[in-house]
Amino acid sequence: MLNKVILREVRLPLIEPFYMSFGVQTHNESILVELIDEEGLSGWGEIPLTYDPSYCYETTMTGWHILNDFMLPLLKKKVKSRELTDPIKFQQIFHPIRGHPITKGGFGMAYWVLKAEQQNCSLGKLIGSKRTSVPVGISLGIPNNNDINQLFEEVTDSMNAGYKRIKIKIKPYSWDTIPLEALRKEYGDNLPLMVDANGGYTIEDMNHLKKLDQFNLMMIEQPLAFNDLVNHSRLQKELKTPICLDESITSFADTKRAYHIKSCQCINIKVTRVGGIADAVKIAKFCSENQIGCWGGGMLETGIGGMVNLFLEAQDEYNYPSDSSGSDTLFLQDIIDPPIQSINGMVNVPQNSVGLGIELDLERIEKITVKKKEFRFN
Ligand code: OSB
Ligand code: MG
Repeated sequence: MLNKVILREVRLPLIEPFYMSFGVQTHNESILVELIDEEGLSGWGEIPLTYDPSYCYETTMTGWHILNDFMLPLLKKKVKSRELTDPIKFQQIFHPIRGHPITKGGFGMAYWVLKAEQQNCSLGKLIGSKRTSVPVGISLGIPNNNDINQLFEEVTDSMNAGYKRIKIKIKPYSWDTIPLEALRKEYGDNLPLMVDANGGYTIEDMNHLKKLDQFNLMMIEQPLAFNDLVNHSRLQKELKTPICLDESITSFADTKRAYHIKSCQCINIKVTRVGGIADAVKIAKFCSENQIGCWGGGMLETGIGGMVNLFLEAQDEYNYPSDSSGSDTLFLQDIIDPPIQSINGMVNVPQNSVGLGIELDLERIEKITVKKKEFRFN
């Protein structure tokens, strides 16, 4: 039985501002979810959001609104009538609310973690992850003033650190063919390289995008708008480089649609963006059964969301290095101790620990909390 929920809005600054085609992110601005049962066990989840609706329409304020005014009242009814069971049914409680996958998915995550705590097993065991470590890459933002030397420095450091692939953020015309040409000239054709446009182009840019084929990229992530599966399909027909979808995939249903009209050859799975752990697991399985590649993305999460990403990436279906470069690359001090760290491009997955398998730094969490609310069910 659930006893209470504590929501905390936190602000954790990034070591460096992260520039993407649509703008910049300077902080993690998540809502941390803590579900507490009658025995006093806690399950934590993270809803990674931003102040402005730029990566997606959800924001920290809409997340709080949807939780406070719609999700918690629905949950309260279920708790009162003792209808709470497994994490999949828990997620279904929120079906009457349209959209808001990140908020719903991050909230449901806490219930999965609580279940693992109650069963005294690791979250990885609940979702069937087998790998003991996962290969990771790094995602490099657009350098200040499009400085090529800064990019070279970051790429050299990343290769020395052993990352399994480099992803660079691109922006139409000002930062796409120029850095790619420079990188291929400096590092040769064997550098495992991909790009992420965060939806910056339109189908009108088809001829320009075809120029990217010459750079031997592993894939191009989200070239066109988030809601444009149809034009991604038209573009994929003309491109040799595989398209990977990120923003366009907000559910298992989106995955099937993208598959049927051939919008992509790969999917970046972000657990909250697709509506939670259950959908993320279904998507990975579907990809593997239908010869679509998949890998784990990130949204600059703290160690809480980062650990959940890691357990998902430890499933056999994931077949490319993930974006989980380590929370020590994002924050000076994370809220878990130790932070998630990559060693030579591999991150260890805890095996026999309970729940998320990490120590939360509760004092640090208190310090970075800007808003807190407790909801009791009894
Ligand atoms: O598009 O994958 C993206 C970060 C914030 C929002 C969107 C994206 C990203 C990243 C960062 O690429 C990946 C990471 O290091 O977590
Ligand atoms: Mg992306």
